[in-house]
Amino acid sequence: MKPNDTTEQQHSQYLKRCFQLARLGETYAFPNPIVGCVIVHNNEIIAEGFHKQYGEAHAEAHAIKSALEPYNLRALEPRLKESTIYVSLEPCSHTGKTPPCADLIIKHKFKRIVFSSSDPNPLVNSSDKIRAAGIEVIEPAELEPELVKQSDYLNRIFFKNIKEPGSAWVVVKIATTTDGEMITEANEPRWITNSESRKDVHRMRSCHDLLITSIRTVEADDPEYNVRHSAEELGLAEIKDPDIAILKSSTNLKNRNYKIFQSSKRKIIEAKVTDLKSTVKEFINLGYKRIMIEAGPKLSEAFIESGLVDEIVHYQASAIETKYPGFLLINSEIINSANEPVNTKRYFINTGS
Ligand code: AOF
Ligand code: ZN
Repeated sequence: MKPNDTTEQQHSQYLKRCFQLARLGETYAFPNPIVGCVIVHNNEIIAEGFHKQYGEAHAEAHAIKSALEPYNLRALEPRLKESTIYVSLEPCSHTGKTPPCADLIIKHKFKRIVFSSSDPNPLVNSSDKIRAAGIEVIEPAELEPELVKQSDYLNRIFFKNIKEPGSAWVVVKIATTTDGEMITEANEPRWITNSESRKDVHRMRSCHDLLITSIRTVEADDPEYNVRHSAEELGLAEIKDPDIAILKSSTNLKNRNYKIFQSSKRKIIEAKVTDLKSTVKEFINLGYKRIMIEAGPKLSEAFIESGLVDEIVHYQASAIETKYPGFLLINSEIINSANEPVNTKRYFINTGS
């Protein structure tokens, strides 16, 4: 082996950095994927990039631009020929809102590209083209399966949206005490021991466009349902509060004095519900495709039983194994994602729909 040959361990190290970078763009990249990219020369990262905003430059374009900036003394154009470009998603090969990243990679004659997820977008197929240009291509099939799983998890919402364009991704957030009781905003202090998982909830809020709750939860807990951490603390480039849907069956909210109404920057929809499926359809028609449920056990369970849920994120107050009763009925798969707070389980729900 030549001294600067990249080992499997190095692939893992640099791709994990790509995952971190990709996650920075999670607030505004959708409906595009989240993507991170690093350029490595002689085992040193010389440039990084990520896809920050739908319609704007892709991760690879940002990284290559940064490698060529005059102030980046470590990186000069000829060095790209001796560099490996790591990307958390197969480079695009089509002209969309931006030019094809595959062409950019070929133009700069990189030595090697390593990517950790394939792009299911039918317009994208870049491996053969890049290989034909004399660049070594290392694809997901050649990487550790666990790494590829983590990479694919990052873009679960993008993948579903490509497969089922008229659908939404619906995630239910649940927090429980050691005895399986649900923790709500009102009794949150009991949960303070795990500040990482509390932060993760705020991160989730920033990365979803609509937060659904119930009139019951608003009246009982008076939650804010906003993002109360800085972008930096949440590993995001930018933060935003989600819009809110308050589901009701018959009665209206008694007044508008609840904390939820205090932010003027977001929309609040009060929706009368007879059937959850048609309610979610209406939200999708309004443009909401990343939806999270933060409510009490009644609405959370109703959603889980409706078959509308793609994922449950379960934060447990301690490491002791607890089962939220609804889970017992579910055919689910536990996903170990990257950067997991302690005592957190993510379940993919196989709704069969
Ligand atoms: C990449 N790197 O950072 C992203 C990719 O309209 P465009 O030009 O923005 O293209 C969007 C499509 O490109 C998107 O559906 C997905 O297939 C791919 N996104 N690809 O190589 C990136 N964001
Ligand atoms: Zn691209």
